[in-house]
Amino acid sequence: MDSDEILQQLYDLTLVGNKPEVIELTEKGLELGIEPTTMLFDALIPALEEVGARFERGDFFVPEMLIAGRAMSGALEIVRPLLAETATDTIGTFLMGPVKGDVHDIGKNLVDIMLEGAGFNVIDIGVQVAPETFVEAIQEHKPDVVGFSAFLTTTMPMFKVNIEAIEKAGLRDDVIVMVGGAPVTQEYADVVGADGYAPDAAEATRRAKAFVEQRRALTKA
Ligand code: B1M
Repeated sequence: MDSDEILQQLYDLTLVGNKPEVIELTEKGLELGIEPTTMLFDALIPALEEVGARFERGDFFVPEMLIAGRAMSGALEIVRPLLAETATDTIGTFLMGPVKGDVHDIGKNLVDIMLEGAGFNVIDIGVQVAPETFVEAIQEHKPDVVGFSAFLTTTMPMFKVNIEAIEKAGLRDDVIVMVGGAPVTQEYADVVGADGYAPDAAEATRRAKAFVEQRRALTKA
């Protein structure tokens, strides 16, 4: 099997949620020298986008979405150490979690991996994170950045609730707030009062790094 065939099969088998085969193909792809990011961006993520499109059309239902998600997570576990091993210095601490009511964690896990790869100490506090849990975690870990993910239009309003909880706890000036997730936009991030937004994991990493460096420069000045 050549690289193109591996990528095509990875796409096809993620689409139908065949986790064992997806894991095997991911390993085979690495043996053949395919970049982990190529497998992610040319096969795995497009497969999940197609799963979402089929779900919207009524061709797929929640179980199909679930098994496709599990197949993708299987592949992600294999590439995680390869994506996360590049950084040498610690840039800062990033506290991360999807908001209350949201169980989607694949995109969030990908952001975690990229942040770790860039040198962030990532504290992932799971899924469906309540505002008070974010507040407690900020008090405990004192992160430079807190990241909220939302993947449903119905859970996006939790960004504002979380920010208000952080303000009420007197912590807003201590932490940079970033938001993201498939339905989120820069406009929405501005409306809820977040400091930053990013459309994908790579951009989230670049912006988080820039925010931390900017804040450090201001404190030194
Ligand atoms: Co759900 N789901 N889902 N789902 N699901 C979506 C999100 C949906 C778009 C599908 C669709 O209709 N096309 C739709 C949301 C519609 C909307 O509100 N706009 C939807 C729905 C409706 C639902 C349920 C309500 C279905 C139901 O029960 N009737 C339900 C809700 C559950 C809940 O959370 N309460 C539900 C459930 C599920 C599963 C559990 C079955 C499963 C999740 C498995 C898991 O995550 N462990 C699932 C899946 C797999 C999907 C799709 C198919 C794939 C999501 C994914 O992993 N994408 C999704 C369709 C789609 O996205 N096209 C869909 C790949 C991932 C790499 O991308 O998540 O966008 P993404 O993450 C990106 C960026 O957003 C960004 O970087 C990531 C990597 O580049 N990013 C950040 C993410 N977090 C960030 C944070 C940042 C910055 C950037 O800063 C802090």
